Amino acid sequence: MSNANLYCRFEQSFSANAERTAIRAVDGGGHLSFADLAGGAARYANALATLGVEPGDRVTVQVGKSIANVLLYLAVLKLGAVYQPLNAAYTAAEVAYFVEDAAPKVIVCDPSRHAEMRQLADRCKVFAVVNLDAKGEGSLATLAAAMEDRHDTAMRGSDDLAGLLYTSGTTGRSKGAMITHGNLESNAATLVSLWRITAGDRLLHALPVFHVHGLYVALNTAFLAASEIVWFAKFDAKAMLAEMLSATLMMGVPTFYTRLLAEGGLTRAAASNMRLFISGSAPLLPETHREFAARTGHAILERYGMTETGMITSNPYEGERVPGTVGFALPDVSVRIRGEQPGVLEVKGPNVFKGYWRMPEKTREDFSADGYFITGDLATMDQEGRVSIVGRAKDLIISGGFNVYPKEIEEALDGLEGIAESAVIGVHHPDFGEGVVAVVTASGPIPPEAELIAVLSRNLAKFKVPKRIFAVSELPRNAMGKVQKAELRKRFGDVFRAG
Ligand code: MCA
Ligand code: AMP
Repeated sequence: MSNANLYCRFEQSFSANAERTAIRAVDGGGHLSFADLAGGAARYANALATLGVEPGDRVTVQVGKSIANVLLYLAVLKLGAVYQPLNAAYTAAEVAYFVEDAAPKVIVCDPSRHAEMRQLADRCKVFAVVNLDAKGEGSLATLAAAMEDRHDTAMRGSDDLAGLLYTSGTTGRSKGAMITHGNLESNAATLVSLWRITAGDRLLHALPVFHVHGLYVALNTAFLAASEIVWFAKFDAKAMLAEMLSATLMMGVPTFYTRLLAEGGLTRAAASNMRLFISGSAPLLPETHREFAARTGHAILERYGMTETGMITSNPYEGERVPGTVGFALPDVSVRIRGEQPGVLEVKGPNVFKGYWRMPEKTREDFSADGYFITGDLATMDQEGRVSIVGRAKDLIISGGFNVYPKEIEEALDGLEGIAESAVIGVHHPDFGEGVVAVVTASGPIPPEAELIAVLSRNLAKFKVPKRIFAVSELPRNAMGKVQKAELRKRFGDVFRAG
């Protein structure tokens, strides 16, 4: 039986390109050749093995973006263990839920959180806690440095888990999406071929590596194709422009593109070496697409995906990239809309995850009888199969590419002194696409807005906290008593507009 571990595919490309640069950090964080990448991954794998990590074990990772984080990701794959990345912005209360649910063998955290994580680990019977800071230093790095740079890649089947990525899916509490080696391999190979990614490419990488976009779409395709990665610790429009002439490829959320457009330096000349700009994770406004084309001569390629499915559709590489559409189903992926249009998009293919971690019932609910995953996105599809995402059947806000679930914020607000009930909505935001707004009613004196925001920030990651909170005498309801969020979106739709 051949080994379906995704790392085996990476290994082939790493050894065929050993001396070439694999990653170059722009902020003086050094650079690694493909041989360094393979050696580093083996060192980290040996380090995790000494901590007891075995195939199938979960490794929870909440660290700042560093090249060491990439070595850690590769090491977990190599060991046949399951990578569980968490947004660095999550608070201790949020992390506790993920750790309790995933039951990892090891937690890797920032050194500043070590003591707090150790307590959580004791409570949840986690074997070890090690740390890594945003410079890639810490107890795990020290342990790895003392290890050998060889480690045999664990045998895995294509249906074995490679990642456990938490998402709220269509409703309810966060659920772990079980992502297999086969899911990752098929999606990355399809994208490499569709987007013509090669060893000649240089990828501008400024996305976080705890979500599918920066982790799987960007890293896995670059590793398969042996492209060079130009590494930014975080997105900064000026820093990205400064590197653009040396690069060929960029992947980003729409906020990256609107922030680049705000820079006078974004010109045809600045983008003249670029081959392809790709956008996803949230809707790219047609006006952003058009303005970008006018300024640079490049038609941004918009694609669409989900944590549970990886990438589903893409605008064509050759052929028209139509603003406001997300293109066609990927070659090995099947999409459909049952009934009238617009309707909920459903998807089937080798990219679709194995189910929600320890939630067989929820998994069954989200698949049709004939095995299609129900995305919760409202779409239309034309005669040729070109898809446009026109809305969401799920109550979800996407702010700067990060998902915010209104229900979670409403529950937090409803628990506060003075608040009777709340409704959380997303409205147009010039920078983040959608901005989070809360509308509340009072059960007594309501604390000032700034105080409410400060209180919420103790337990909720910053990107989830409403940027504005408004008090009203009552929430609009329909005949069934359900809060009419569309009414609220109309009423508060302009709160982030200029002026
Ligand atoms: C930061 N803040 C935010 C966000 N990011 N608030 C709302 N939404 C956000 N996304 C807060 C900060 O805490 C700060 O608060 C204030 O806003 C301004 O921060 P700023 O420095 O401007 O932000 P930043 O650090 O520059 O971050 C903006 C960003 C970042 C670069 C757009 O959010 C980002 O990297 N987004 C990418 C998300 C992503 O990778 N999504 C892919 C998901 P204060 O001032 O109060 O401290 S994968 C996915 O969706 C699927 C699978 C797919 O299809 O790809
Ligand atoms: P996540 O749960 O982080 O995987 O986010 C997936 C969701 O992001 C999808 O269900 C869509 O609602 C949204 N999304 C991703 N790409 C696009 C896009 N190009 N246009 C519109 N929505 C998108």
